[in-house]
Amino acid sequence: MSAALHNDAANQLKALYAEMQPHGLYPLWEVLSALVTPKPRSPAIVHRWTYADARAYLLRAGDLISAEQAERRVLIMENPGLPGSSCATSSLYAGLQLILPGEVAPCHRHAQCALRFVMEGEGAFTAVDGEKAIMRPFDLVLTPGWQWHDHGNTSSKPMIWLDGLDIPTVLHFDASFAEHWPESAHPETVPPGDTSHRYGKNMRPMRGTATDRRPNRQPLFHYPYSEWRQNLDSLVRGSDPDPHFGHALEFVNPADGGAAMPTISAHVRLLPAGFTSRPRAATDGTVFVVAEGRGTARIDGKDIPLHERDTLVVPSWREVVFQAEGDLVLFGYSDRSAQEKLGLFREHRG
Ligand code: 1HN
Repeated sequence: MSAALHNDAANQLKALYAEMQPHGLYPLWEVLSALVTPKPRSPAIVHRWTYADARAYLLRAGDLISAEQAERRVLIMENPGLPGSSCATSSLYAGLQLILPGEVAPCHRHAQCALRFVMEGEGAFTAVDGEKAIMRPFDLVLTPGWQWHDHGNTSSKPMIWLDGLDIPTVLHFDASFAEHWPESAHPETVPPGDTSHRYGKNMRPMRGTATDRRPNRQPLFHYPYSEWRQNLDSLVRGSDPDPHFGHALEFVNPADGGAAMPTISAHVRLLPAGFTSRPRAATDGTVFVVAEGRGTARIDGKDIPLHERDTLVVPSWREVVFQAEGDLVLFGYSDRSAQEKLGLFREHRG
């Protein structure tokens, strides 16, 4: 084809694009390679929030707006690669919530699943369907989709936790519903701890009896630090660390033995002092919180220092090496649960 003819075809294509555009029609061949990539190319970037900095801003917000006024007094941890999105990873949200002594965060429910990972404070509660989970540092508390939840701080100290939600996932499916309870707090339905005894001790209520009082598919919502930390300790005593994870335990939903929630998986891992993990990449972009110790995350040759209560986002398919200075205990949550159901999850272990 001569240059003139080639130019002509190119010009005609451009004219075709312009003519088609108002009809909602576009040429796939111009965008195909960006849509179907040979491997994940997340716009999210690696990012770490140091706890001391975030905490200082959050306490300032605490002087200016009440939990009740705000509905939830939360600083969104937005990924700098996803500006304006309120997303930590492409599918998950992260935020830091403050509730001051005497405050109440009003009762509501929504389609989105949420988890809380307690950063500091002791004795405040999240009530799920009217049952209080009294929260201590590094407890994991779930508010599964469409379960009523309110928070209250009856202690004398500020309480701060990380909220992890599947907001971007629900937005993606255009499936958001939410409603408010008519009062600020749900009436107390059962004493604190009731659910743990029914569903959290490797037993469950007999089906179809009055004992079985929680929603069938998501009964358990409190995974205390005192329990999961002890389990990690037992692993350390009894076995060698996995070369990629260290000593790792996933939180499970006792109703089906699967991930903690339908869209969110959560786990903890302990990397013994001096341990360096083998490199690993996975399709589930992950939000990590340092529960204990110090170390580094090496990603693409760059070392990111990790201190207690820092939050780190590792997007999909970024290879990470963790190094532990002292015993390093990490909490992590990701959309692995959703990806596995959709047949999308992959990992690479180097
Ligand atoms: C929510 O319900 C809570 O219940 C926290 O504490 C953060 C962010 C977006 C949407 C709902 C909570 C939230 C949220």
